[in-house]
Amino acid sequence: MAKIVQQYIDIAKKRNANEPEFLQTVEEVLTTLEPVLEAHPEFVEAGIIERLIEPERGFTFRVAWIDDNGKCQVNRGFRYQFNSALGPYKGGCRFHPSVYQGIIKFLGFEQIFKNSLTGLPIGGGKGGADFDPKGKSDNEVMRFCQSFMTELQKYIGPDCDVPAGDMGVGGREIGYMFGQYKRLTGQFQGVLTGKGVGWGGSLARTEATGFGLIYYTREMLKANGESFEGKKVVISGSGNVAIYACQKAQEYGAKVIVMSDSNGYVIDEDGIKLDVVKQIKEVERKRIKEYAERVPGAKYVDTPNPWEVPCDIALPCSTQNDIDTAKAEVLVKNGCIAVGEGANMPCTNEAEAYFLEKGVWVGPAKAANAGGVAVSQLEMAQNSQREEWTFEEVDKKLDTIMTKIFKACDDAAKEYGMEGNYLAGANIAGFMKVAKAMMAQGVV
Ligand code: NDP
Ligand code: 2IT
Repeated sequence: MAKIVQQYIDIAKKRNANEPEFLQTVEEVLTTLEPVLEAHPEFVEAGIIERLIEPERGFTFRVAWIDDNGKCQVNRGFRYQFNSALGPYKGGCRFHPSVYQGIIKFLGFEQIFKNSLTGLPIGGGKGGADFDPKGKSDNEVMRFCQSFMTELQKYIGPDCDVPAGDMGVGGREIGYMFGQYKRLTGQFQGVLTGKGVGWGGSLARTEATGFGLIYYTREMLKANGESFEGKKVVISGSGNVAIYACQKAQEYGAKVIVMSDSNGYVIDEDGIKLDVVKQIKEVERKRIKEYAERVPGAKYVDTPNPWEVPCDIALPCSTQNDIDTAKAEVLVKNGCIAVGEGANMPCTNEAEAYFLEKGVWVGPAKAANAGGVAVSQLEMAQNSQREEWTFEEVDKKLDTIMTKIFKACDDAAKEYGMEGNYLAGANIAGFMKVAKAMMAQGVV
């Protein structure tokens, strides 16, 4: 079976030669699926893997907009509709200068398995643009979002493809995109999630990815006789996922001592004051460095490597390949017992293997950060029913979903003789549901 998996990886390499991030996730997923393909030759026969690694379709488009100096700017926009076996394409949009098709495809591929793990009827997709919202005025962001949506609206719809936020895309951007969609189509529809509360958004969507990460990590710790109580936690990032992961970890009695951004990190041995972080990041859109200027005793370190600070639990919540083997070695040496992946693919494949070898429990991204998309689907359900659920209702459903996802990962790993390998468990459990649906729907 290793041979056939290698053949699939070679096909992916040939077709996507200049997309290392996409190839990284394909390699990671396929190698863990070896025993499943062994047990289910019908999947090999039906070409399930060849079909999974090829997106159903993808769009690339020009996004032209006028900046505040009256100058025309041009960016490149993307939407990859990866797999619709389980439902309409669902996944966020990322606005970041590093975006190119390899990033959108890695995210879209991961989204298939993540969405499957939620147990909800959603397929996998992802979009974005190489636009950098940093330093742009609200009006520039609005004009960009309007131009982006003018093209994107041709391909999306509430029963077809429902985008949402990701890095660089939060409530402000979703609002501008929703307004433009409505202007162009005349339809007030649940075509985007992460909308504002009061005009179709779900309560608890803002908190969902961060809270969900902590619910998943809580279950993983519990299964191994541990908890958040009294643990030192380091978080990378200080965006949407990082902030609400910090909040829930603190509620569970953990001491979060570090948060970061792409310039550096702050360390506060007394525990991060989250109201200060929220003011700097959510309200003022400034750098994390400001924290050290506002909180006595806190220190700013001018390198974006928070993993050099000793901790019990690491929560990477910034970007892909944040933790390589060298950083993993430092974390292990400093006594880290668990990693909860809030970001997508925050560890290199080698770092994942190293953690596994050293007995560090890893909550893999596609399972541990599935809370965001899960609550997005709950937003879709509320939109369809013309209803609004309370914060407590949504949060309770989120907790139940994350608890079930952990159990599915744990059970699948055990079934295939890989107890404690939650990454393999997540890939297998996510894959099985999609593969069965693809089999039932014929060769399409
Ligand atoms: P935000 O844009 O709100 O925050 C991103 C954070 O990551 C910022 O603090 C940013 O710092 C930091 N960051 C970005 N690039 C780098 C880098 N190269 N090195 C160090 N830090 C960096 O995004 P989100 O919080 O929404 O997303 C964070 C991660 O979580 C992403 O991987 C995303 O795909 C994933 N995710 C998000 C979900 C959601 O619902 N939002 C759902 C599931 C996963 P700076 O300001 O300097 O750029
Ligand atoms: O990576 C992700 O799961 C997200 N960015 C959230 C997707 C969504 O549709 O809410």
